[in-house]
Amino acid sequence: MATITEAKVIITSPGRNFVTLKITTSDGVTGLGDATLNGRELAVASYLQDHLVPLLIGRDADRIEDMWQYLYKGAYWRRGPVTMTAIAAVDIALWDIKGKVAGMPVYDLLGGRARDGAMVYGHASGGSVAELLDDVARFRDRGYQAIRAQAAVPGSPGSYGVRHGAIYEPAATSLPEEQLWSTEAYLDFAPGYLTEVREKFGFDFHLLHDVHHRLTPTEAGRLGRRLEDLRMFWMEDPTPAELQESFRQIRQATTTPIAVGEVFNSIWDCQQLITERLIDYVRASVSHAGGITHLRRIFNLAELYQVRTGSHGATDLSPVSLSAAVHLDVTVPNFGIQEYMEHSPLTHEVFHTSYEFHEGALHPSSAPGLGVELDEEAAVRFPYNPKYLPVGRRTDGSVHDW
Ligand code: GCO
Ligand code: MG
Repeated sequence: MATITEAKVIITSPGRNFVTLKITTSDGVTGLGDATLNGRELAVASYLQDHLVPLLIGRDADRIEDMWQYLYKGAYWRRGPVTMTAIAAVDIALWDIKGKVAGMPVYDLLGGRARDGAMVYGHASGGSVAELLDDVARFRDRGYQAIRAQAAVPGSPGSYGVRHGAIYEPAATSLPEEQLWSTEAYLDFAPGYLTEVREKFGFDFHLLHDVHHRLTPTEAGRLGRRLEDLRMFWMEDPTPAELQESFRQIRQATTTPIAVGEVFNSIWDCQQLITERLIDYVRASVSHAGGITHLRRIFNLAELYQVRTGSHGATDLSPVSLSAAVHLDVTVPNFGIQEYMEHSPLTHEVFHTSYEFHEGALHPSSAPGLGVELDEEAAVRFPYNPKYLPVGRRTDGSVHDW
């Protein structure tokens, strides 16, 4: 039996902040888990450092399921993004270790590949419609089979999902930036540019759009109906999902497929959405929804109801998360798509990856474990740099969902 001898929390900011858990066993094997929670990084770091690391030392590294149950049920206080991200980091690191010990990639531990690679979608965006169309062309030239399209809403500088400079990083300021939001302006604008994308580039690729929790169910139904002829792959996060039953209303209004889940942290957040088939894609992430062990349960439940997967893969999830997601993606029968925002070259100075992008898909490497290494010497060159996500305000000054 190999026991855990060390668990180290590594905080680094190569281009943006990442929290990583590195577990070492008595056999000298190491594994990495992503513990990054954008804008609340130190809460998870403390949860790990102060409350979980003391529990890990001396424990059997082979018993992944038991560890998950021990940390989840043992805390008494269940669920929540901080707890579930911390548990995820331990879980992902233990899968990495198990793969290395077995000499197998994690996808083989999970039953082997059901497909060669995981189709990904890239983020095309623009400060104007013309810029967006150029960006869509760029993604098509690079072989993307699926593209998410976002343009800045006129009169709403700093609109979500739009790149300013080389990279889209929503948590960009040392205190939350306040951004203006007008639902009316957005609803008047978005269907027009999505139509232009189809008119210019046709239908031989998948088109996606993120609503970022901005609409009421009534507004979302109206938007979905207007997008029906565009044969969208999905309309993402049309409304906040705390009220799962509200998706029934969107469903009844439109046949545009619905995706939701990047803020979910447990199967309970999507139980009704899945079992009543109120969504088409569940987008929970491996690092925020309890790791491979728990996300696999969500995906397996979804399979029973013909709900497909669409894992969150923004750049605020580290390359460790992305690799873990791709290993899981290639094994599940109900895989849909994987988000791929591409980490910056700076991030790759710290995280060395082995997954590969070609023909619009990410392919996990056959290296044992997850195939990601963290350069600790490089990591110290990038100290933590506190950043917040923006806050949205309506034109009357009241706070809106960002
Ligand atoms: C997405 C997202 C992200 C989030 C970000 C918050 O679809 O990828 O909406 O860009 O805003 O992950 O931290
Ligand atoms: Mg999103």
